[in-house]
Amino acid sequence: MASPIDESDHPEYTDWQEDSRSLFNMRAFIAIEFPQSVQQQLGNLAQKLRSSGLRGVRWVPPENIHLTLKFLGDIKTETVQQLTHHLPTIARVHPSFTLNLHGLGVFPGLRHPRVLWVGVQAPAALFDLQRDIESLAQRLGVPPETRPFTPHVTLGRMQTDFGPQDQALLEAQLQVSTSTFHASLPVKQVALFRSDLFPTGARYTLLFHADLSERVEN
Ligand code: 3AM
Repeated sequence: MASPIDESDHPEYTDWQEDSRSLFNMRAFIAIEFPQSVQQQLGNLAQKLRSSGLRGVRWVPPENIHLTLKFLGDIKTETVQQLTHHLPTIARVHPSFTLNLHGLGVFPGLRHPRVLWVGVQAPAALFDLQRDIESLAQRLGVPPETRPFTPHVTLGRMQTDFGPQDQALLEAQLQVSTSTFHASLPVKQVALFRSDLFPTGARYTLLFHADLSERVEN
């Protein structure tokens, strides 16, 4: 009598499974997730800038606001599995810390602004964590980041219709909001997010959290 099919006895079947699995890529990034209250504070700040008459900016929806530690790009499912294993190992040797959000600015500069951000006053612990995440990503085959890590929180991205009038308004608003906006949050975890791009904008899905050490450093 023929025995029932056991997948593990059929190398061809398992090889096919491996191959088809590695075809499934996803766009992903590692970030610090923000509590809703802080997302709301940042959303209110964006709303204030908006109501000053600033146009030509695609605002990040409050629920998407975060601090990116490493953009991974398109990665294979097997890389996600490796991250599930290695990211917690790295996270747990790094202390928890507090992030202070203060000041507004633009990348690459005021003459040709492309990204509007809120600044991050970060302790050394954030830079140490980011450096270890960057080297883990490289070990897993993710291309290295060529620009130095500049912690920031993206509020909006300038669109093609961002004009000289918006430019003047932006400069005035940067001065006002820079001196008035403050927020802070405790950071106890890092998170892996999946990012799906749609014509209406990006949708981020939390894949998992990795806990930092309970030791607090500031
Ligand atoms: O919210 P921020 O700007 O910190 O800008 C994208 C966002 O970071 C960044 O990854 C985060 C989640 O999408 N990102 C998107 N495409 C990128 C790319 N090609 C990128 N960062 C570097 N290279």
